Amino acid sequence: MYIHANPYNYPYNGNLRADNTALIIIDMQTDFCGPGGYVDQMGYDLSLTRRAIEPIQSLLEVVRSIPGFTVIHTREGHKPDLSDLPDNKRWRSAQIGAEIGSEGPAGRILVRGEKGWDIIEELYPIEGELIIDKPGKGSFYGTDLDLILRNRRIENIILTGITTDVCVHTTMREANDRGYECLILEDCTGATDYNNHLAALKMVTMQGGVFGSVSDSKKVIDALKTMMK
Ligand code: C5J
Repeated sequence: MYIHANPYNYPYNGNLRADNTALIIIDMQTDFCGPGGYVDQMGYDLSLTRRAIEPIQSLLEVVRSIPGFTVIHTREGHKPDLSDLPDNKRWRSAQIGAEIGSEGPAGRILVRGEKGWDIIEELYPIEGELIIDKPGKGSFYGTDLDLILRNRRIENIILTGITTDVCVHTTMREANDRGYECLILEDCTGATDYNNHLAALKMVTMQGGVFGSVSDSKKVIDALKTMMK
């Protein structure tokens, strides 16, 4: 079973099953797409990251109806004492007026337990779905994601969430290096700059799919519905 994708259909070996595939939803937190959060405080256009919400909702509805399909949500954030926040990350966020750990309209920016740090209501995890709390941009660094995927015999990863060029891309690159077959979905992702979103997607397709393939929610839903028949 394949999903229509660019530059080649996905997965490379046609071995797409509910029990060897994970949907990863990256950082759909108020801090990245809600009013008063980190991205909003930096002055970026929220519609660019919020564009991913509805397509992910549609995909999630279908995935949730398939028994045995792994769904993983991630959240970027730091401990309240900021002991896991590197000095350079804090300094750089302060330069753009959104210092991580400082008080904002949605609580302390990117701090675990704060309102802005949590996943938005529209995509809130349900029972049985996994949540990975990560201190970095990639979802593997400082987390047990790889262990969980290996224990579940996951071979294929479908990547959604925000932002395309930062946390989604870092995770995709890390996953690809680990041998996971990756697919990123154009309409289920978004960046703080639309051209960066497009460039990040194009990068994936070079060299025969150097980090995997690119598709969209409709093509994945079509394939999953066929898989369920
Ligand atoms: C960023 C993320 N952009 N979730 N985080 O700082 O992509």
